[in-house]
Amino acid sequence: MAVGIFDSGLGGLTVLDAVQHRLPEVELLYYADSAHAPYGVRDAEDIYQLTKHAVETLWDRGCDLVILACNTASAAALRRMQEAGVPPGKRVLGVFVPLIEALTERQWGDNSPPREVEVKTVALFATPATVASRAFQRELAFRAIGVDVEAQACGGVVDAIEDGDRILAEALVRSHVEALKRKMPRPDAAILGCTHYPILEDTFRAALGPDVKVFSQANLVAESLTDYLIRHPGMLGAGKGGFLTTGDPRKVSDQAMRLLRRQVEFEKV
Ligand code: DGN
Repeated sequence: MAVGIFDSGLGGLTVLDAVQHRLPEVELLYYADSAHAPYGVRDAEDIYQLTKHAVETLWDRGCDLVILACNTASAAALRRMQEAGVPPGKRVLGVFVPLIEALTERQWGDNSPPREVEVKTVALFATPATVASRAFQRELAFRAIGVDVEAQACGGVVDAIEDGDRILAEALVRSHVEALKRKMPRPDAAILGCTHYPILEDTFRAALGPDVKVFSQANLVAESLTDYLIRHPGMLGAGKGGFLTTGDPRKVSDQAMRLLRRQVEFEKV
């Protein structure tokens, strides 16, 4: 009985970790499209095709529910996949909705009229592709939520994390936060809109200062998934847990060990 978790690379492991912490009895099948990562610099069509292929692989392996634990893929592919039609009994969910719900304190599936939100100005940190897609702003507008969003494309951060170069990754985060502050000096909240960024959450927090409320995805997605599975227990498919990669399994397992701080064995797909 496994849920599928997809990311272009290893950032989705932050989501996997948070889900395992909350739901230790649920098996998770992780798929890292390492051969084509990072997605953040690819065009929307390319991201759509790669994401569709990964999700279909996870469905074929018995994961009826697949989480796109990647904002870049959610931004470019989720709505399109859902609109193109999902096979009966299968679901694909993304990582924007839990963030937006946290921002607005609403529940998944709650169709009540928009409430006043305390947060008025939001700094969004994400990959260049997510920022270019404006998907986050579109989802807010779709729900008639009026907040002022200033986005910062954080080029280079994902690569530095995957390469294990923490010093470079932290330096890049500080410079992206400075660039954001030049456009929006005092945001009420900051959204870490990339599943890699929880790894550098402390650096974001330190650079943003204590007055900025930071929303990080891994825990929010895990909470939403827990809630979803309670309401839809039949969505636990027949698949088995594990770790798949389109890249070099040895290299990816080593990188994953640095991030997760435990041994995981990736298998080539
Ligand atoms: N972790 C991905 C995200 O949340 O957007 C980014 C990975 C990438 O390929 N750029």
